[in-house]
Amino acid sequence: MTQLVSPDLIRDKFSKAMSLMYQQEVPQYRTLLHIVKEVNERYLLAHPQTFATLDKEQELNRLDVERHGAIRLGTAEELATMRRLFAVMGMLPVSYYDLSAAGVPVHATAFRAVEESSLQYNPFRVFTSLLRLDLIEDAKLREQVEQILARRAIFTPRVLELMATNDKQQGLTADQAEEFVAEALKTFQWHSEAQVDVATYQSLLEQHRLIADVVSFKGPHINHLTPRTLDIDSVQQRMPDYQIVPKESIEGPPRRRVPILLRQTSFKALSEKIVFTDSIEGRHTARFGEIEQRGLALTPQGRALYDQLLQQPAEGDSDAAARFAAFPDDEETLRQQKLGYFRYRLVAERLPVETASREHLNTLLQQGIIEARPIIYEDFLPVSAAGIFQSNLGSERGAVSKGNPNKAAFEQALGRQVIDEFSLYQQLEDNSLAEIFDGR
Ligand code: OOG
Ligand code: NI
Repeated sequence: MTQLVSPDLIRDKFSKAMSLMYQQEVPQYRTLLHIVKEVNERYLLAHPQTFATLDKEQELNRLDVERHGAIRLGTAEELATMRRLFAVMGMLPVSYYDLSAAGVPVHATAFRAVEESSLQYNPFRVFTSLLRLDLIEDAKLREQVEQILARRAIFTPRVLELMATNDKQQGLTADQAEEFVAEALKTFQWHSEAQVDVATYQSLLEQHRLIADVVSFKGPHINHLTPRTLDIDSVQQRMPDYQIVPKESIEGPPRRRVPILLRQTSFKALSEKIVFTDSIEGRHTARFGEIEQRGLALTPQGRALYDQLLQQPAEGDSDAAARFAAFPDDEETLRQQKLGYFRYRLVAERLPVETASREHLNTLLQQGIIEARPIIYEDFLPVSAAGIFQSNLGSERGAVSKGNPNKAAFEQALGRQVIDEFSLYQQLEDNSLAEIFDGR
């Protein structure tokens, strides 16, 4: 019998290989990793209670390996095959993100692990966008784009074979996994040779910088990798010391005592030399680095409050803090008002017989018999994502129309429905309670 390895292992190897590749291709990313490591170490010294004692080792390991990346695809077929490629590594499409409302002609999902143990092992995620050709107004250019994209093959023949093997065997052997990682990585590599001539590139650029980025190259180069920090303000502040120019402001909620959702910032994309098919040299800016700080995953009520506060007009950072004053900022209130998801755990030896059921949860928490810890947000925020896109694409909008979300079209291209993020968090919370009260 063939011995198969776990998809978690393949994802772990892949994310590490990707990080090494990106460190070589974009040296500023290596510097960023260094700053993040230092800031995280300092933070943990000052806040030793950050992780529950029981999980400490796992959490520290997770923090070390944790990152996300992003790619932009051109066709439905590319997206459907990408779904199969990520499935080999246990990464499934979670959530639908519409960025067209912000003038970015893409919609997206995030491929990620969904099981608790898999997330703990390595939560590597890839924000994956699909270009929305329907939002290109110039019909002639749209047709040209379709033709150019139809000609390219972004996956190596060998990785396609290995994907078929994976489907047939329901997994890969260690040797196959190793080859898969090396072959899959090729799809995400940078190509300095464009697949269009300079005139075509210019006309794509005039439509939208993003369209030029997706269409002009042989593959969907990884455009950033993002380590997770425990103190994003510190990292933002330090970047200039290392000659890295950060984006002006941090996306997402303001600094708080209890971090919620996701805060992100990036450094500006590099200007890189490329060669067009007519041998003319040019420059392209696409690849950048980003950092993120993750906090409590919000329930639908919590998220609605976040979205509402985010929409209130504000200028500057102090206003942002004032705007979010209406959002409770201590764990117990957030929990009691059901604004966020929590993981419960029995810390005493056993439950007292007389209060061994769910209706005594609050008492058990007060008595310190059970503890509640925030469940960390694993997903993305469309408004923040649009901010990240824009800071790297330049603020010019180009000639694309504002679109509406079209989840059905996205899922059609993907070949399946996206998973609802809220139900995943709910399940984590429910499982933790079942383990305590139902012995499961
Ligand atoms: C993706 C931008 C979105 C994030 O962290 O929100 C993103 C892109 O620029 O392709 O990665
Ligand atoms: Ni990102």
